Formats: sequence, structure tokens, C-alpha cells
Amino acid sequence: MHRLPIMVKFGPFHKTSKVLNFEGLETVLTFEDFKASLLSDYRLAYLSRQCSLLGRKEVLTGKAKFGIFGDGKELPQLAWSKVFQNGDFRSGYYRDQTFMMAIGALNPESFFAGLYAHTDLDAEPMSAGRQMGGHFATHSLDQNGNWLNLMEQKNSSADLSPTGAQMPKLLGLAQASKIYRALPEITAPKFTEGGSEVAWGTIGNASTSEGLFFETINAAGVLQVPMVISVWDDTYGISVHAKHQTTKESISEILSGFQRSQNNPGFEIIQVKGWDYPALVGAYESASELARTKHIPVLIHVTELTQPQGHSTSGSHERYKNSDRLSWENEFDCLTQFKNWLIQKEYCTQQQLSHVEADCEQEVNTAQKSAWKAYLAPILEEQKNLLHVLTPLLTKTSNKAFVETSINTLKENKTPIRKDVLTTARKVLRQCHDLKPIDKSGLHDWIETYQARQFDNYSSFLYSVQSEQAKSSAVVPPVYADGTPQVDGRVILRDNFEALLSKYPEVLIFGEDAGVIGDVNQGLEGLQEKFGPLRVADTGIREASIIGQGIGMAMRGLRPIAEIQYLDYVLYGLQIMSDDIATLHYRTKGRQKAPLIVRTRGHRLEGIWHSGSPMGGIVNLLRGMFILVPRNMTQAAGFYNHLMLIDTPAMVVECLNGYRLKETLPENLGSFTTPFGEVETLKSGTDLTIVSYGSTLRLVLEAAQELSTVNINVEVIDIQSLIPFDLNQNIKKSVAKTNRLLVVDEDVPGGASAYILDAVINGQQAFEYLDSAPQTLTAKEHRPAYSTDGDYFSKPSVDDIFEKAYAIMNEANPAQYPAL
Ligand SMILES: Cc1ncc(C[n+]2csc(CCOP(=O)(O)OP(=O)(O)O)c2C)c(N)n1
Ligand SMILES: [Mg+2]
Repeated sequence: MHRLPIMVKFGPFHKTSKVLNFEGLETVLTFEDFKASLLSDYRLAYLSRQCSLLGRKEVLTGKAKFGIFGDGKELPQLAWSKVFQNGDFRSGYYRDQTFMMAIGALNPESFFAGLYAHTDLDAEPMSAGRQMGGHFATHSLDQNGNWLNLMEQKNSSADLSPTGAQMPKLLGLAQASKIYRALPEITAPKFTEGGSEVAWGTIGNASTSEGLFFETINAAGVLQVPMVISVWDDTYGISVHAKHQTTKESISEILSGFQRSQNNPGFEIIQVKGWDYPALVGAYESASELARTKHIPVLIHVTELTQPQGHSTSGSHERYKNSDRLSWENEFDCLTQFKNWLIQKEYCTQQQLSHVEADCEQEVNTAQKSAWKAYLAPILEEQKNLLHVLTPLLTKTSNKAFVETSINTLKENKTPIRKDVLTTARKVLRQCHDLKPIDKSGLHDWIETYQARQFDNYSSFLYSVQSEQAKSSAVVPPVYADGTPQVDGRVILRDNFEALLSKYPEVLIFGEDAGVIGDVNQGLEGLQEKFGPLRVADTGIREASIIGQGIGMAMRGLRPIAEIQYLDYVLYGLQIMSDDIATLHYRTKGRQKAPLIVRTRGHRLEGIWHSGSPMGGIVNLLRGMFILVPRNMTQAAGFYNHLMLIDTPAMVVECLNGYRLKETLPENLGSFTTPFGEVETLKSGTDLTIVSYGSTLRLVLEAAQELSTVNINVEVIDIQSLIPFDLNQNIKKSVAKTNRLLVVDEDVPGGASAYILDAVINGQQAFEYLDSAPQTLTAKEHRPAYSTDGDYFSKPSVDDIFEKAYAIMNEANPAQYPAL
């Protein structure tokens, strides 16, 4: 679609006027061009509106499952799109279809493809049908997972449904510009040109009630990053009025304390009515200018917006809006107001606009039909193929009547979905249970092939290609010089981080107390002095947006290491890791990534909030990330080095009680690697396999020592890497030797121990080698109590491990191991 540059200033129009085009160059626009640009804006707004209207019908008539649209928010998005430049990023939510159309990333046909969940990425580039319609994205990666040149395109990070979840990454997307501007030694032509890229956020008025919003706003003010956040204010959050959402019912009013002043940096806060085209264009121009040139964050509160069709297809807004409100929404619909303004100013005639409207209606109808046909075509083909396989069975089976019904039901289905197809195949297989294997092998094969193909459609790309390759890549062991001294574990980490910061200019480490004092355990001691306050940085106490900084910067080519001070406080960042990072590669079918490393420390130390080990929750919520649990700092450093070579987001949990334990300092800092998904046997044995990880391993080894005094020879295995988990199945090999298994874990019962047991017993099929019931030894259900006695009575102890292992042996051979 041809769209013309914008006017710098609105006012009386002279024969020619100065304008700013998309590249920021001044050009001259004639009055005719200017009018044409207005008409083209009206056209796009109207086109987008028609998509919303027809979209709702498609859901209500059953062709699509759910619809949430951008009607009522068209005008501000047009104004925004005029100042959005190549290299810029959007982090928004489901109302932004007009903007996505304006930057050329969405058209009516792909809009409908998204509504129908078309699984072809060419037809549905946002997510290949994995996300609901209205969840937008552009591609940052090519089909092989390599970065595209983000400076040659307009970018949108992939949307999320949880309200406010677009905020944390927005901070990082904006901060990347600040880093690139301040550190020109980072060569990143695909991501920046002198840090002039703006990160643009959008959020609904009600969603500003979320903590993530306030946390991000405050952090952006502190960091002074080029972030422009637009609040689309339609007074409601589904049915809930602003009076229940926002103090004084106005987000810009309550945030007015953030307004910058002459001497005090802060936000620029702009309030503008969502139906006032010239005011909107002016607001976005000045926001862009401030953010782009001066890195000043801006909040644009766009008020008086409407929802012509209510919130979504799930309900009707007549239930909660009174007739006054509904008639006001009618009158102040931004499209209506824009049209009135165009006519009143004599920029367009009624006739011109009617013509455009008729055109758009036709275009949208045609696009819908074509998208539906394209969505359905492969499934109709699959249906046809299956019917070919099924029909011959009729002459063979004794259940002909049932099979015939199944076949006819499928045949008569003119709009099948894949579930209809596969479920018929599986049902007929059951109905043909009387047939010999040879007679139904065709159907068997068809089902197998079909299911395998659907893996690509619905389950692929949870992890990147690189991360798959890394699982089998060669490991670089640590090298030790003769007579190398033993040092505190934290020194190994510190010196290794120093090596990484020197080797990779794009590495940044930040977190609470990470800067000046070099983290609470001195693993970054002296590194801020050496590498500067941007590369080794203190942050506010705000875990979710620390993660967000990491996500956004990783999406723009940097290699952030975000530090969460303690494992117990990962919970504050867990939601956004789970919703955003862990799903990003999957939800874009491999077209976006955020190779963020989350560094934290935990396991047993002291008290309820400094010795938690909620690893079960973490492994369950963070599928899509690597979860690494090194037992010492050399293993941890090796993981950091290894992660730098791949693009998978990961969390590394250092042992909180291991920083002062002595380890030998390797020579090849920054380059030795700890393998992913590989266990390490710390002690070999023949009677019982004990698997564990992290801090608990030391207790296991101590117990193993004592067990040997009563002739129990246990094999001790360090899992090291919970995700990926023991790819070579070495635990199973150990169990094949010992025939007994004990999982020792300091998480709650049914936490990480259940994950481990499932992986070994079901995943590795180790049950066939077991002579004793597989056992787990875990912490108590409650959080660990304070002090040494609290630890002893809350977490597994050497005594507990000894007794549990002994009991297993006693049960197996009471004569040799009489009850204690
Ligand atoms: C964390 C979370 N809570 C609840 C919801 C359900 N939900 C979806 S949209 C919405 C209202 C959002 O209103 P607002 O932010 O004003 O945006 P609008 O839809 O009005 O544009 C709610 C409650 C959600 N998606 N995520
Ligand atoms: Mg709202």
C-alpha cells in the first residue's frame, strides 16, 4: 500500500509544505499529495475496521474460534506508524492491527489467516497459527535461525496475552539503543545505527494496573531509555470501568510525578484524544523526536478511544455499558471523527470517501475468502488422502457398518479441521481391531506419518537449531597448570566473567548489587571498574524488569547476563521468563529469539527465603530454556562459556554455599565448557545409584563414604543439567548395573525429584532394570526453617541419606544389611 510522508506541522496549508518522510529526510509535499496522504490514511483505517467487523462475523459463524480486534483504535496507530522507522521495535498487544498493516507487516489476508490458525508461516507470518489472531510479530531470524538485518525492516516483538507482559521486554528493547550509542565499540550493523532506534510500547488502560507496568515505567525513567509507551484508553478493561482500575481514572495524571523538568530527567508525558488526527500526528512526531535524539522516555496517554464491537468475541459490551456511553462511543468513534474532519476541512469529499469505503469492503471480502480457501486447501487434501486409505478397509472388516459411518461422516464434512481427520483415522483403526496387521498396515503408516507431520505444525521450535546441535558438540575441558593454587570458588567465577567480558564486547552483566560491589558474593569483584558502569551494572530491586532488560537486549543482538540475587527471588521474574522467554522461539515458530542468560544463586543457606530450591516449579514453567545446576563454580563457569556459543536462553543456578569452597583455577578461562545434558559420575559403585545435583551432592558424597563402611557401594551421579536431561541415558546405564535408584533432592516432595524420576523411569525406561522400588528423598513440604537446626529438620541430611540408602539395601538383602 502506498502511504505518503507526514506533515511536520498541521496548519493552514500553503502550496507546498515541509514534511518529514519515513527516513527522516525533509521533502516537499504538494497540496494534492497531502490530500492523497489523508485519503490513504482513511483507506487504511477503514480497511482495518472492515477486517474487525468481518472478523467478528467469522467467529460468530464458527469458522474461527476467537477474535479480538483493533476497532476503535485505528487513528492513533496511523499517527504512530508515520514516525516508526526501520530498526525500531514495537512491543504491544492485541489492539494493534492497524499499525501492523501500516508498517506493511500485516494485510487483510494474513489477518484472516491468523484468525483461522493457518499453520503455514508464509500465510500467517505472526506465529504460523500458534497464537490467537491479534498477536503480532515480525521475523528477526531467517528459516535457519540466523539474524536478519533488523535495520532494514520495521520490527515487532512477538505479542503475549498476559496483560502487561509486553512491558518488561520493552525496557530492554529500548535499553539496547542506549547501550549501542554509549558503546560504539560493539559492532552491530544489523541492530543499530548509533542507537537511534526507538522501542514503542502499547498497553490498554486497564492493563496499566499491573505491577509490570509500574515497574517498567519507573525503570525506564531511571535508565533514560528511548521508549515511547502509548496507553490506548477506552475507559474499560473488558467490563471493568476505569474507576476500579486507576486512581483518579487517569494514568497520565497519576504518573505526572514522572514528568521531567529542566534539571531533573524523567518522562515526557503527553495526553491526546484518540479521535483528533492532527493532534495525534503532532504527539507522535514530538515523542519520536525526543526519544530518538535525546533518549528521553515518553508516555502518550491516548484518551477517548472506543470499542465499537466490545472487548472480544466472547461477550457483548451492551451488558456493561449504558446507553449514554454507547451513544457517545458511536459519536466519538475515531473513524467517524476522522471522516467528519476530512469533509469539514474539505480535504476529501463525501463521494471520495464512499468510494474508498466500497473498495475496502470488497478488498476485505475477497481477502477473507481467499484466506479461508488457502487455510482449508491442505486439510481437504489430507481428508482426501485418508479417505483413499480408509475405503479399501470396508471390504475387509467385519465392522463394516461402523467403519462406513465413520467414513461417511468424514466425507460429508466440507470444512474439516485436522482433528476431524486424525480422529477418524484413529477411530477406524479401533473399529478394525478384527483385521490382520497386514490389512491395516496402510492405515497404521498413514496415522504415523500424519502425526509426525503435525509435530512440525504444532510442537516444533521449542528450542533452537543451535541448541539442538550444542547437545552433541565437543566439550573443552578446563586446563590446569602445574602447581595452580586452590582459590575460593567465587574467584574462578570472577576471573571467568572477566575473560568473557573481554572476549565478547556484547556481553553485559546487571542486577541488584552487581555493579559497585561486584555482586553480593563478589563473583564480579572489580569488574565494573574495569568494564564500566554500563557493562557491569547495578539495577533497582525489580526482578521482573531485570529479566525484561535481558529479554529485550537479547532480541537486539546483545548478550545480556541478568542476575537475580537469590533463587528464592526468581519467583518475581518467573512469570515473565515462563510467559515470554520460554515461549518466544516456539510462539514465533523459530523467527525470534532471546538468548538471555539468567544468573542466580541458591539452594541451602539460611532460612525460608535464602535456602529455597523451587527447582520443580522452575523446570516445569521454563520448558524452552536450559536449566543448569552446577555443583561448583568451575562447572558454573563452564556453563557460562558454553552458553556464549549458542543462542538458547538459560538459567544457571550457582550454589550459594559454594563461593568460599576451594577449587583449582583453570588456565583457559572464558573458553572451557561444561556440556549440556550430560551427567557426571562422581563416585562409581555397584549397589545403588544415587542421583542428585547442586549443594546436596556434597552431603550425598559424605553419606556415600559412610555407606562404604557398612559395605554398601553406591554410585553417585551429578545431574548438572536439568534441561536438557541426561541425553546419553547414563543414569539408566548406572541403574542397569546397580538395579537400584535413589533420587536425592532438596526441593519439596513431588518437586524436581518427580521430574527426575519421570525422566529416568519413563523417559529412559530404566524400570526394566530395577530390583527395588525407585525412591526419592526430598526436603519437607514446608519452606526451610532458619538456622542449622531448621536446615537439619527441613532438608535432607547426611543421616537421612544414609538411612534411606541403607533401608533400600536392607529391604533387598536383610541378611547382609540387618535393620538398623
Ligand atoms: C494477566 C492477565 N489477566 C487477565 C487477563 C484477561 N484479560 C484480557 S484483556 C483484559 C482487559 C484488558 O483491558 P485493557 O488493558 O484496558 O485493554 P483493552 O482490551 O481495553 O484495549 C483482561 C482482564 C489477561 N489476558 N492477562
Ligand atoms: Mg481498555
